[in-house]
Amino acid sequence: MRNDPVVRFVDLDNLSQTTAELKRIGADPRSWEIMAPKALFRVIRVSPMPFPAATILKQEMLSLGGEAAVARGVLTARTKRSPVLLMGTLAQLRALSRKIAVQPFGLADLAGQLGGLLDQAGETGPQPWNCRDLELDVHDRPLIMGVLNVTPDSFSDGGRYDTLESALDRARQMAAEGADIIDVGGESTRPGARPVELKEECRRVIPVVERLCSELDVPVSVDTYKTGVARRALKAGARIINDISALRFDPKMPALIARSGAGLVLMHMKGTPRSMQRKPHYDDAVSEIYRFLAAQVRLAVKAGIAREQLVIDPGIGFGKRVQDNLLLINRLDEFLGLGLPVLVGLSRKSFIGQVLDVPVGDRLEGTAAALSLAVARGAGVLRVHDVRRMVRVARMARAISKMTVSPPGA
Ligand code: HH2
Repeated sequence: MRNDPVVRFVDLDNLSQTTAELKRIGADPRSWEIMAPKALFRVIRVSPMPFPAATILKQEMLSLGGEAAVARGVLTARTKRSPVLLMGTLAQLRALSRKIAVQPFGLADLAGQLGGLLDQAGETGPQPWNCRDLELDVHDRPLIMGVLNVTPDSFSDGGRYDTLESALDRARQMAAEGADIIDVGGESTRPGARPVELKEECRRVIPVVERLCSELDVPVSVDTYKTGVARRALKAGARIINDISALRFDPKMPALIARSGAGLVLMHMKGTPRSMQRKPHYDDAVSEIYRFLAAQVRLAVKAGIAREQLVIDPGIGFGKRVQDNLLLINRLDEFLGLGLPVLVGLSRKSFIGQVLDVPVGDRLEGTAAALSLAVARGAGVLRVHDVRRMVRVARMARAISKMTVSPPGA
């Protein structure tokens, strides 16, 4: 009985885990480097590719012992462009990237991108986040960003912190509860909200930022897409700009972030807060949002912003249906392919209300459940209202999700 073989699946996510498993079974150390990339299987979507390139990708993957799926029309030469699904081990995909580096039809370019993506696949997580003079570590555990809305009309806490003293008290409380960042917002972006004038937003935000930066050690982030607000907030000591438009709304923002070295959150939103919930629709939400974020990252880098300053965010609730929000959280780990920390802001949002049929004041469990799954899928920054409770939820979820290989001798 004791020596009967047991057959089971082993769930390995990255190179350090595959290496640890090889070690555990006593494989020769010289083989670890060779075998670890063979134990990681990945499916990579490339889209769109011109049809000759799609055909070459299929042939090359088959010759390497992997597989590639293309649209049916590619095989009959009816389709000019097609998405391609590459299926193989990390070792096969790396070999593919080397082989296509000298091929025509855009494949040499693709080889570079593929190489970068595969480097991510082997890694255990993104690099630190540079926010002016601070380096925030998003690797060991997710950072908690406490929400401080100094607005009269935010969807869950509007009007509660709209005096300087109440805002400062709340910020001090969140810092004491374990917030790693305080995110100050002076304009509600709930669906249908109208923009606030620059002067009014500054009046709400700047005095709070000034006091917080002089009193607290916790870095301050400002939730704004306006350069006028961001410039004054940075002068007052803010270290992060949380731009829900991902640099779309104010053309001067990229230069300001590049000059200041501030951390920047690039968030996806369909349209504007006023229009975003008017019948939003996606054919493939993950691909479309990924493509958007990749483009905004390129734009930021072209403007002189270092990649290390950037964090990406799929924008839960911003122009999305309930099923889109659920899908984005379930597949959050795919966004790690951009090689940047991923922020998620799902706290108390309406998709939770719709799944559980509960009002905004009764979404704590829904927030906790969604947050745990986001942590398990690699979220690096969590934007939350209930700091004390969500610090615990995140710690617990992280403790479980990082325990993918049992420690030797356990
Ligand atoms: N959500 C809200 C506001 N800012 N920023 C990022 N990066 N990600 C988010 O998901 C996000 C955000 C909306 O929440 P809240 O601030 O509580 O409400 P309101 O916009 O009504 O002030």
